[in-house]
Parts: sequence; structure tokens; C-alpha cells
Amino acid sequence: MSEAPPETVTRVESELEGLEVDAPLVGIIMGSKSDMDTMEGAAKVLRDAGIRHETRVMSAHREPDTVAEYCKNARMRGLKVIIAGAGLSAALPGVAAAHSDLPVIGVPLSSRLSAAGGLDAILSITQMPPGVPVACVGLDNAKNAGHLAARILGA
Ligand code: RP5
Repeated sequence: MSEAPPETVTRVESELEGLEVDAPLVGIIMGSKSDMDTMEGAAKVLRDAGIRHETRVMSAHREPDTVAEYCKNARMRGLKVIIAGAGLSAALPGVAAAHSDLPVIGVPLSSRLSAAGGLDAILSITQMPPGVPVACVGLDNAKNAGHLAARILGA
């Protein structure tokens, strides 16, 4: 097999570098549109720090296949950290960690339907089995998820 001419390699490398410049480093996902106002806190921290990020709504219970696909592809797409916010039976962060070996930061969210004022979501996110880690910030504290992601990235 003949090797590609050096100039071709250089061109391909520079094109890939160009792609990386635009690729988000942090994926912010949440279980419902109703989580958006709170989760915007994480996006604002990342925006202020100049860290590229993207925001998606996907429920671990309502769209399990979408969540699996997103998290399985996350590392390949260049993401370095996943922030996942959910309320009630807050499975999203744990499911993200099940499908990706990237660091996952869970944000427990309060909800008007909560049986325990958000403690239910905190317990759902923190009670992960050994080997499938999820970090957890305080209730509704999406800002701290943004700050923690920035620290993980060394920004
Ligand atoms: C969770 O259920 C979501 O993360 C949200 O916090 C909560 C309520 O969702 P909606 O009924 O408002 O869509 O899955």
C-alpha cells in the first residue's frame, strides 16, 4: 500500500483540527424542557468561561434509545464531560454513565410532582453502583455543574 503524499496528510490533519475547534466539549442534557430554566445555569457558567458546549433535552424514561445513542457517541464526537439534569426518578445521569466512560455530573432537580422535595432525585443520582460513577452537585445547583466541568477540563 502506497503512503499518502505529505501534503495530503497535512491537509487532512488541518481539516480535522478545524473540526475540533467547533466541537463542543461539554454536553448538557436534561430530562424535560421543564428543566431548561434551571439547567441554563450550567450553560451560562460555561459560556462565561468560553467553554464550548451543547444543550439537548432527552429523557432516560421517555426516549431511552436517544439517550443511549447520544452517550455512546459522546467521546467520539469530542465531548469531555456530560452534565445531566433530571428530577423525580432521576435516572438520566446514571444512564449516561452506563453508556459512556466520560465524567458525568448529575444535577438533581426539584419538581412540583416530587414526593420528597428533590431528595428523591438526589438519592437517585448519588446511589450509583460501584464502577459506574456519577458526581452530584446540590439540588437545582446547575451552576456548580458548570464550574465542576470547567475544573475537570482544567479551564
Ligand atoms: C423528569 O421529570 C424531568 O427531568 C423533569 O425534572 C421531571 C418532570 O418532567 P415533565 O413532566 O415536566 O416533562 O424526568
